[in-house]
Amino acid sequence: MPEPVLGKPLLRSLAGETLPRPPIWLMRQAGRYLPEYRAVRAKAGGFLKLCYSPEDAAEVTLQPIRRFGFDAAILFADILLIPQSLGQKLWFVTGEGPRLAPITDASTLRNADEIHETLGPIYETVRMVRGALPPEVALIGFAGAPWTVATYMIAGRGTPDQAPAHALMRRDPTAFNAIIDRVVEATIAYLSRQIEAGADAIKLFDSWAGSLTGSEFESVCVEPNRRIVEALRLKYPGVPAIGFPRGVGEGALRFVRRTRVDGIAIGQEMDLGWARDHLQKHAAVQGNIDPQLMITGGDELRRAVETTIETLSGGPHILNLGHGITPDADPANVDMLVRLVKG
Ligand code: 1CP
Repeated sequence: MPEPVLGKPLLRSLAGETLPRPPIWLMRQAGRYLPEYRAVRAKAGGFLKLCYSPEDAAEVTLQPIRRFGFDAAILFADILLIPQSLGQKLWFVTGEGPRLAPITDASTLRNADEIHETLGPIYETVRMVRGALPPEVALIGFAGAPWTVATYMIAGRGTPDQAPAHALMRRDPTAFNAIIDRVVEATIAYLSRQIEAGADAIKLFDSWAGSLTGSEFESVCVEPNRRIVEALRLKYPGVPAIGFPRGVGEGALRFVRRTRVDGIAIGQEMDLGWARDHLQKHAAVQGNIDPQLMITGGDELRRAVETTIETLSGGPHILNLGHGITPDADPANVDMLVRLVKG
């Protein structure tokens, strides 16, 4: 008789188990590549309205679960809702992306305990999704990591290198650190409420970590991630955390050892053999199919999935992309990916 399967596959992987096949979900799995997402977004009247409408946000969170049968859902929201809840002006320019009224002074922001007024609908989305998900599907809550969020707060938008945030860090470290500290506190408060509303695991997106070097990587990426993971573990032992210090290369080892995340997401540029040899004994490794393959599919996708699974099959592995799925991805290729993994 086979062993009865207990627990959600994603959580088992994050607890360090090596499973017969990796659980699968995709970064940005709800999004513009899905016609059913575009329909709800149009009806909601814009991206931010969608984020703050619990019914619509729950619906788009569930769409990829219904269509593809992923092992995890990720809350539909955005990392920039934290600056907005701290009082910073946020809007989205169609076809371009987010814009914020840039800040350099944390004293212009609200306190961390004042964010819930704005973020209440997000917690309601978590409750609704939790109630609607099949029992074996995990729900991931998330936030941006402080450095990544701060880069948008200071620059007011995504730039090729987030230079304005680097400039403030050097010119006025006290002002810069005050922003980081406020985001750390707000993120702990935000993720605590997500967990209380039903998130099974949390993920911190540090998409701009790769632009930090040396002691800045330590103080601005590793340390703030560590503070958040530690605070949440004390309050909610057993709720795992996934880190994503994107583009940090071998800095990922220092990141997992210091932050003690349960899972480490790796980008497509990371060598799988290195991840297996160095990261997998400390954390479940999540990744790292090239999102480009969701556009092109075919034999190249098949081979990438085989190699990834083969290389990481000796330890805890969560199959995912190396970064977010893009709007021009073909849902048929996502379907093929899920079938290749789930058999
Ligand atoms: O037009 C649309 O419909 C909006 C596109 C979109 C979507 C679907 C944005 C704008 N955000 C999101 C949702 C989102 N963002 C999720 C939802 C859950 C899921 O994965 O399905 C998540 C986890 C994020 C996280 C996020 N937002 C990150 C970190 C991850 C990453 O991609 O590196 C970042 C950097 C953002 C900021 C942001 N929000 C949206 C855009 C286009 C951007 C990037 C802006 C830039 O750098 O210029």
